[in-house]
Amino acid sequence: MKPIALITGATSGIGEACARRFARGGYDLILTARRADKLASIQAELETEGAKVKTLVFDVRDAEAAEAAVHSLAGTPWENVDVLINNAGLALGLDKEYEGDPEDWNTMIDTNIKGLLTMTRLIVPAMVKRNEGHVINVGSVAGDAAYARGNVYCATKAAVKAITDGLRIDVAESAVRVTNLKPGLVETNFSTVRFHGDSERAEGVYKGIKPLTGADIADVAFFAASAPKHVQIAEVLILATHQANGSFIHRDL
Ligand code: NDP
Ligand code: 8X3
Repeated sequence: MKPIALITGATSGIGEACARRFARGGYDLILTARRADKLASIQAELETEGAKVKTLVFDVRDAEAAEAAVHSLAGTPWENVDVLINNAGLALGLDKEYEGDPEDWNTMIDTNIKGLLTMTRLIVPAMVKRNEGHVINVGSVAGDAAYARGNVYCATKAAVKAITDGLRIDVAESAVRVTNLKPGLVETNFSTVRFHGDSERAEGVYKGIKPLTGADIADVAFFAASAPKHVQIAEVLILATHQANGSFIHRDL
């Protein structure tokens, strides 16, 4: 029986790259997101390459739907999740805090914080009971310090750091490992989503610098999951060369 990784937000960017990396590394996969068609095409591709793939379509903001999806695994070969990658998330807007859209704030808070907590609450008890497992949360350099107009998004990723650190304490008497991955600029759909579909503005975010790819982050996630069982990669900050932190990026324009 292969180990099982459950990846949220597996239809795009970092989550999709993690699906490919973990499949290549010998995992079976539970892939989750809202877009059923995209999940199905990734499933078909990875199954052709030899991985077993189960898809679960739900919105992480909908705690009841998440619970029903996870409970549907009980008593099946998918029951025991070895690695949970809490990746689903987004930024919406890049506005001054006093001019931001409260709807955007709620979506970010509900997805990046509450959705991650929902999945943690559903999956981790069985890990603790089995005395094995690994939770990899996708935080961000944005959680280290606020950057201009990042306010609420940065706050959600600061929360991911605190939630990850808290979980690491709470599972310390078990063999469950907990990792916070903190990427910098990664070229995915992230900026297109942030700018509500304005792809031209999104492209500007990556001008004059070679950004990271989802695959770069997936490699680090896989490294953390593959470390010997006595090694806990607690936190990793992964920046593009020429990016120094959330605010300072040298661009060759
Ligand atoms: P993408 O927009 O490419 O992917 C986001 C993924 O999250 C999609 O698969 C989307 O799937 C899923 N998702 C979004 N909202 C929900 C929801 N409510 N319920 C379920 N799934 C959801 O962005 P990235 O790959 O870049 O982002 C992944 C994570 O990485 C996020 O947490 C982001 O904050 C973080 N991050 C990104 C960085 C970057 O520069 N790109 C840097 C640092 C961190 P679907 O729409 O099908 O539901
Ligand atoms: C995504 C990276 O710097 O655009 O979390 O916020 S950043």
